[in-house]
Amino acid sequence: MAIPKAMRLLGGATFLVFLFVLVTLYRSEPTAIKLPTEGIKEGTKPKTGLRPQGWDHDPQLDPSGEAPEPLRRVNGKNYDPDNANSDRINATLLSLVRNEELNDMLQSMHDLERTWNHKFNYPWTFFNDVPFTDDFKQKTSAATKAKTSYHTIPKEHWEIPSWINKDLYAASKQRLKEKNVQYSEMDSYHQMCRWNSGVFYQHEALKDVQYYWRVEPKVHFFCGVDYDVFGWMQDHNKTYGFTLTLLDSPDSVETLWPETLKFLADHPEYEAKNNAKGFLTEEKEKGHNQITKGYSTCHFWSNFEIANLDLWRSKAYTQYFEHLDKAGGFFYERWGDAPVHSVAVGLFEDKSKVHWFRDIGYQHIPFFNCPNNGKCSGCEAGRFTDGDDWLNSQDCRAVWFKYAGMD
Ligand SMILES: Nc1nc2c(ncn2[C@@H]2O[C@H](COP(=O)(O)OP(=O)(O)OP(=O)(O)O)[C@@H](O)[C@H]2O)c(=O)[nH]1
Ligand SMILES: [Mg+2]
Repeated sequence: MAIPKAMRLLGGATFLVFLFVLVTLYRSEPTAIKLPTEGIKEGTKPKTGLRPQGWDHDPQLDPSGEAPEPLRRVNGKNYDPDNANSDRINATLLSLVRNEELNDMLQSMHDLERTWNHKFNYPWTFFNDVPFTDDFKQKTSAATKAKTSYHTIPKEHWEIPSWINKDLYAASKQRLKEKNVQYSEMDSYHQMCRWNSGVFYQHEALKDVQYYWRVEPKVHFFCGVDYDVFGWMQDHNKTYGFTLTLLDSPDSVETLWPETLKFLADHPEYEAKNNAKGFLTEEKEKGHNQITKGYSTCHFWSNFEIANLDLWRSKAYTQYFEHLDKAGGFFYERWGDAPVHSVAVGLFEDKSKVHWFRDIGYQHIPFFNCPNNGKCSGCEAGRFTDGDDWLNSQDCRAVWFKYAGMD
């Protein structure tokens, strides 16, 4: 049957339209992906292209506020320094510091007192491997309305353990020096890392304390914080709080991960169900995991650390630290308290109990945690470092957020 002419024309026209649409689609440019710019103030953009993979901008450029409710506030005299029934919980600010670092310590105290502690008046607890001078005690106690206490670390907590082989240690220091592992030649640095990892909480002065906030000399705090940070940890069932995560020198922790795996093989029961193993094993920088045999070197930067001491007093951590201590890596390598605490938290702790304090503006040279909120001054929102550009590549926050989120 012949097709009528009108139908043939309509068919032809439809075919032409179809062809036109096809060619147009094929030739069109791909739509450019729009980066979120809302909330990014001009002049606050990071001055570098070396951002962590998967980020188009630093999350600290986004406006943010306080940690979620409930928040405990100052109300009348409830946090007064001499209130015997205050709302303070069982917690302390904690510093290991040398007498020579007095001025740097005062700088850290002034910042933390100004931004937070003059409202809440938590006590300061100072530790030193030699007795504190009267000058140190007088000036630091004058820098706060809160109580201060000063403690000398017992020799047996600080000294290099008897099982460390002196010759092997000397040879290791030489080997690490050749690999440019910072501070590896200083005995005191190795001792400090070991003490901060697994000894500090054994001191009499901390026997009955529940939470601590570690404060180093020469750090800065930039943002007003108007809630009881320790109370918040307790109310929200958090055991570990941090501001920054970084990569470490893989040569400083060559056998930390293999030793950890040995320990885990003997104690599989200590691995938390909801752990953050991915944070510890995802290769962030090429070559790192090869040197460390599996550890990403990502760690919480523990010069800022707010934690529940039960974490370290737990059976899991006590045995883990003993295992590491006997293995000798605090001396034969330069295991830091930061990777040691981080590996333990990442494996033994439920990751929902770990909190990023995005609202606590902080700097320890050369890195910053600097939020975009109206309570901060003196730091540029979203700036990660004021040092050389390559330092941006040491940022490991994206890996933590990927595995555990931003809470
Ligand atoms: N009392 C005492 N404190 C120490 C000793 N070594 C380090 N510390 C303290 O331990 C903390 C960490 O030491 P730092 O030298 O700052 O180590 P770091 O942060 O890795 O190194 P920097 O990047 O140079 O700050 C600081 O609070 C120091 O004051 C020591 O031998 N005795
Ligand atoms: Mg330091």
